[in-house]
Amino acid sequence: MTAGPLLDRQAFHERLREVGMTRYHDKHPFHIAMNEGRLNPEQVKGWIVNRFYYQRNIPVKDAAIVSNCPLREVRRLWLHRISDHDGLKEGEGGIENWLRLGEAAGLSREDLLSGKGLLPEARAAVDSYVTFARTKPWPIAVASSLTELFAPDLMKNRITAFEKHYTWVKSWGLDYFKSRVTQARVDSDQGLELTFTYCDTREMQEEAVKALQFKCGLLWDLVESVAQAYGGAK
Ligand code: AHQ
Repeated sequence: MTAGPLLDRQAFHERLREVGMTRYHDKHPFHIAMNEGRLNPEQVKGWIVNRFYYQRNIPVKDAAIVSNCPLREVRRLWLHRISDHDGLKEGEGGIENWLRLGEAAGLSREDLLSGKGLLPEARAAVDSYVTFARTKPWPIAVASSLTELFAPDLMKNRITAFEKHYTWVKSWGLDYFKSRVTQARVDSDQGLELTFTYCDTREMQEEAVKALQFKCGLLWDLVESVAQAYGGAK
């Protein structure tokens, strides 16, 4: 049974946005509690430790997409995501900034790098994302990154919440979130264009929508595992 005619750009975009509007983790009670200032330090630190495993695997996920992509013009576009997180030298990049967020919250770099406190469900959620990127056609893995369409607003709310409610976290630790407000917009614009261009059959478009549902699910599972372990999502 065919999936039907190709969706035009606007209809496809609407289908993708619909997924995030209903399933993105900004609606998870833990993130709502975070943004309303209702989390205690243990809950915030538990979230920082478990989210670090996601951050350190983003470049691995993006390298998988690059390794699966036969088009140099696309690889050129995607490569910056690896250095955005790994940095171009020691002391730079998003993973470094997340380690600094941990230090700003009183966690040591060793705490985060050792994986101590990483919840099995959080690890499984992140590992499922890397496996997805390694095994799915590269345009479908690109489409799964489009959760970032919804990240800028979440970052802005999070920065406001930390500055207002979590002043025990030193302000320089928020650099990572501040960098993502614009970077998420740049990344999602780029990811959207690639998705429009290379998901060029209705079947691929439907797979892209499913990829975004899958990614929303793993982000939800990640934060849910922290809420289950530390509470806070009441
Ligand atoms: O810090 C985040 C990040 O670097 C990325 C990369 C991107 C991807 O390739 O899937 N997704 C993503 C996200 C980051 N932060 C999350 C947050 O809530 O802080 C949001 C997440 C995303 O929306 O996918």
